Amino acid sequence: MSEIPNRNGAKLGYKLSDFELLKTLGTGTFGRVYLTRFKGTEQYYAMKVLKKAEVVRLKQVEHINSEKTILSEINFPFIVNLLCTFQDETNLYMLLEYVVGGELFSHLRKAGRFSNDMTRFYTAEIILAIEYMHSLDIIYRDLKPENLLLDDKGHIKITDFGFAKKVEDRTWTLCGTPEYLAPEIIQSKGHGKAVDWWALGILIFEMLAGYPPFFDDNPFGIYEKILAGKIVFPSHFDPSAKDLIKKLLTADRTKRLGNLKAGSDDIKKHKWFRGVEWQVLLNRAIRAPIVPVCSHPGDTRNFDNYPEVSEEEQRIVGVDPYKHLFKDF
Ligand code: ISQ
Repeated sequence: MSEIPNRNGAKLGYKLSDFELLKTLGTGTFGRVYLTRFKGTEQYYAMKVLKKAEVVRLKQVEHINSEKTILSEINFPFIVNLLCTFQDETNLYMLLEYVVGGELFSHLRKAGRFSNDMTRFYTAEIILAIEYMHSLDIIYRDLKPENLLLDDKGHIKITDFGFAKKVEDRTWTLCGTPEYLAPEIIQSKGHGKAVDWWALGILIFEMLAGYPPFFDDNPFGIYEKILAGKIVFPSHFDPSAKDLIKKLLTADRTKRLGNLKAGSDDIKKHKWFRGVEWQVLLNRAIRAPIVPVCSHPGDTRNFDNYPEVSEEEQRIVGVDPYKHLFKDF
């Protein structure tokens, strides 16, 4: 096999032994992401390996199947590209493009905080990606610096679609006709596109400040602070950045910027973005503020080190009690 699968390569019969797993790039609850090389080539990819038993135990079957479906429907410059998926008795595998620049999280922690201009650049690329997802009725639901990678030139690649969800457009168009709305539509506080614009407000704050606006040692304390809604802005914030953040961190989602009649246009037209050439940005033609150091395509210097485990040793060959749960994977 000398060619790498294309977007529709899911059923082309690729298998783990076609690849060399070289190094762990990240870990999650039910699996990890490896740098991988397609054997006999110098082509590098990121391989997300998910343990079926863990996915089932943590009731994530729907989420994982939806991650695959959504990622294979998506094609956008600032979103990581899925090349193919396959599975064996033990694991699910997602072959993704390898994004060499590492997590924005690492760059942010290293820098302490980002300047106003840097923050605006990343924010603007992310807005285009969210706008694109929302145009497909996909809500992302997991915006945070750990899920934002930098490519070789320093442009954003959003990764991890484990929480992404396709929402019916109807949910939104029916918003104007309250009499007909089901309680779960009125109450579903986590199921609208507006959650992504809230998260964007948190992200802009964190990039500018170096820490998020609501934090505490335990999750409950964080929830309390979010609900109390008190934001303390560092004095160095640009006043128009502060204005935008306030408008995104509007508790009432019917008044939140991005979620009004004009949608994302209201955000793009905000004064903080004055001078941003959105079409040029979309073409990745604006120079990025951080150009990651990288000396070859399989360079992992921009990723943290993780203790390695042997995937082969953990496989139970011949037994697959979960096959029926991942028919479309
Ligand atoms: C692509 N490149 C590097 C790391 C990654 C982590 C998760 C998903 C895709 C990735």
